[in-house]
Amino acid sequence: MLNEIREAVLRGDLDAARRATADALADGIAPGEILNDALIAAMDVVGEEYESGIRFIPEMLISAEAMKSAMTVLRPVLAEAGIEPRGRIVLGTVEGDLHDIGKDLVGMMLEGAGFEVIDLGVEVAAERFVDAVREHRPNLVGMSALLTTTMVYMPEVIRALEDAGLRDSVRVIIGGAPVTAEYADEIGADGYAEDAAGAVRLATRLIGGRGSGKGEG
Ligand code: B12
Repeated sequence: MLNEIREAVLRGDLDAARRATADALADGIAPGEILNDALIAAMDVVGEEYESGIRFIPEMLISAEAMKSAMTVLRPVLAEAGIEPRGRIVLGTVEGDLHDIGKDLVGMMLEGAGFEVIDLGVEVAAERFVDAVREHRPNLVGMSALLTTTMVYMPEVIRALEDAGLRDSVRVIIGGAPVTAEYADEIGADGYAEDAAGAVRLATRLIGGRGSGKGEG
């Protein structure tokens, strides 16, 4: 059944991906297993095939759409656990970067863990992060980047927060395939996580016991 989902994502078959995911859930397969062993596993294959020239951008895109289609079924189940917001996060993929599957997953898992998520979408410029922090007073800012050429934008966002006098009011967390813990240290972010489950642990640790849904500043 997981194989069916993987195949549907690889083929870029939106309906089949959604249907197979619903069937797997109905069969009692854990949502985390569907996510990791079928959906993310399929996207890894997509990435490898793109790298080796077997797959091209339109096919990568249609597989991404199939994954998103499957995620519409998975999202409510992953978010089911959420009750009181225990913290608020402003989340976005940085300027120049269109990849949003990982960011969406992080957002979904955080929602599931009880965080309020303000998702700014993709290609988010530093000023938009700053405006959102002013407006929503989050505990955390989360940035995602999937390209080595866009991850270098992350320190610009941190600088913009500093310039606006907002840096001390939020914890900044970063992620995305090319990003590392060392890079987080280097640019003065407060944390890095390699996947969505890690993002939840990190966010929870960083807000400590004070998560009220209200920002600090
Ligand atoms: C799907 C995809 C696309 C789709 C994106 C669709 C979409 N709506 O997202 C499309 C077709 C648009 C695309 C375009 C391009 N792509 Co692309 N793409 C991918 C692919 C295959 C999968 C990415 C993905 O969704 N992975 C699954 C998710 C779940 O994983 P994730 O994003 O890493 O997220 C997890 C963690 O990183 C972490 N995380 C992510 N964000 C955050 C944030 C925080 C705060 C935290 C704590 C954690 C966290 O948690 C997530 C969940 O576990 C990857 C290959 C790969 N396997 O990574 C290439 C890849 C990222 N793309 C690549 C490239 C080169 C491109 C293009 C430049 C191609 C081109 N020549 O046009 C363009 C760039 C467009 C742009 N300006 O952004 C390269 C990047 C190389 C590099 N090192 O820079 C990759 C690695 C492919 C490759 N092997 O060459 N791409």
